[in-house]
Amino acid sequence: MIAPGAVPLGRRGRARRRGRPVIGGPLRAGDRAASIDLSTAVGEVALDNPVMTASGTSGHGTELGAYGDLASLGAVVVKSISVEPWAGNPPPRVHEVEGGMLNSVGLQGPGLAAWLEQDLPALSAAGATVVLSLWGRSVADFARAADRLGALAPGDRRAVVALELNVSCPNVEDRSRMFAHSPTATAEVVHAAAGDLPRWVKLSPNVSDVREVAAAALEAGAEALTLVNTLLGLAIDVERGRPVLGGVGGGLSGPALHPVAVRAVWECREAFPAVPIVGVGGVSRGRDAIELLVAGADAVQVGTASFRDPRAPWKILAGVERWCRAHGVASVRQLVGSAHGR
Ligand code: RRO
Repeated sequence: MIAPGAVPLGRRGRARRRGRPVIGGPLRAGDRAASIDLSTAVGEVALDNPVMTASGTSGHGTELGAYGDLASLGAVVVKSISVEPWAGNPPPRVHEVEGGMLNSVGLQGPGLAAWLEQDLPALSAAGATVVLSLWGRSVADFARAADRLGALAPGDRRAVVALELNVSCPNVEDRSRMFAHSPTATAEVVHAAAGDLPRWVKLSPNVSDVREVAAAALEAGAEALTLVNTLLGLAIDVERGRPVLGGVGGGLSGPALHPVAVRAVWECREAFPAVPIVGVGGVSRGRDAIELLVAGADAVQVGTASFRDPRAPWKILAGVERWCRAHGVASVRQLVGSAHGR
């Protein structure tokens, strides 16, 4: 296993270590006419801008396209798909709580073959950059999905730029078996999903040290870390004296999760200076996205905010651009990790 800190420093990592000053630059703060370079990259995946949808919050296909141009987002990360169709949990599946939302969707999905046939063509036609989130009940499920994708002609999955391996869903039958609770199990999944698409691994905040699991995933071949999935939670209807959600427990997301995500990104950026990181958790405004970027994320995902306002990803992207302009930041890449070493 790679110990935290043992990943060799790249050029970018060395710059981060030196704590380069990034706020301010050739752009003058408040310059309204200046154009901001929003482009970024998650490893080998170049993105036009740093704002993606978060898996599970915008459907399996083009559902969010009714509210904005999917091609203008950094990427669309689809709800996790398994190699087989899966019915998910009984309702109610979502419940608003103080500071966010609990969900127990239970991984409902049409299965990989149906998704490739029915959803991917529409996403491609919409010009979306697609990240395919995969889940499985076993390591073998991930291997089967990777084989299925590997057997496709490259043109048939042209829009898919990366796999996001969801090893951290809180709504699996047996929570103690969540892959992301074990460095070894996480590594097995990453290894099993090897193919010609970059593997991002989505980790859980419900562990004592996310860096240990991250290290195992990286050693197994993950190219990027997506930090973080939801926190384990539960709500009880005290009048009826029973849990609110059909699945009993659920995953907590929204503003309450945001500082948890910022900390995970911060700790992994410190531990793995050159590893690409995608930050996700409670991004509701442009400044939440900025916070994850300066903590060390190369890009961010917007999830729960889309339940309140389906236009949230586009509004947050506009907020990031406004923030950069107001603070004299010419390029989003300047921000990445810039709070370290200050
Ligand atoms: O479907 C879900 O219940 C679900 C998933 Br796949 C996930 O990754 N995170 C979450 O909170 N819910």
